Amino acid sequence: MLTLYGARGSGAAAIEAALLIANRPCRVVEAATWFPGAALDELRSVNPLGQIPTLELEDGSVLTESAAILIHLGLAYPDAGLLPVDAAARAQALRGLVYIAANCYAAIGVIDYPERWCADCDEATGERIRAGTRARLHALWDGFADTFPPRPFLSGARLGALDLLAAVVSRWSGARAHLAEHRPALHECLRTIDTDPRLVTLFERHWPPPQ
Ligand SMILES: N[C@@H](CCC(=O)N[C@@H](CS)C(=O)NCC(=O)O)C(=O)O
Repeated sequence: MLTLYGARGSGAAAIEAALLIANRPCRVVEAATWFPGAALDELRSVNPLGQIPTLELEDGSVLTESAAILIHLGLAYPDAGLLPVDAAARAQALRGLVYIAANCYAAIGVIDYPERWCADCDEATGERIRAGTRARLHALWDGFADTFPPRPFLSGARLGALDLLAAVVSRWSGARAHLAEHRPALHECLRTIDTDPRLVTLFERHWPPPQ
């Protein structure tokens, strides 16, 4: 069986969603660097960075990096439609996945841990790094919206891996509120993905709606 290391509200939600669409059960291990303990030790034994999502495949090999995991699942389970069949559309979906991982997700890592990116980082410097990175993140989402228009999904006719990663990574650092104001078409598409009948329960577990 597949083993997914993840935590509530983390990028592991995108992988859980892909596995749900592909109808592949998995064992979920709740682990994250912000939850010290035995599960984190287990996670670090397979991914020394301790980052999630981390997916252990049936043969014991380990996959990290959300875009790589989603591409793998798209190739391993083609019937799930996670990647477009048409080569040109698939190329753009791969571009979009790497765009989000390399630009938007990476910015989140700076916002969460500015001290990792700055020598002798004091509180005020950390806050300045956070503010600048957040503005950059929002501009990166604008660029994403301008490059990858929904048709009606980001993956094309069918909801796919690109939709899942966009729906999850846009949850952080005010990106949704920014997009609602500045790129409403993408925001609307993300709401459609959130409320897909196959996924709504999973997403609400990760991001409970306000009561
Ligand atoms: N490049 C990785 C980034 C993964 C990542 O940063 N995950 C976050 C949680 S959403 C994490 O585990 N952060 C903990 C840490 O870096 O200490 C990917 O695309 O999957």
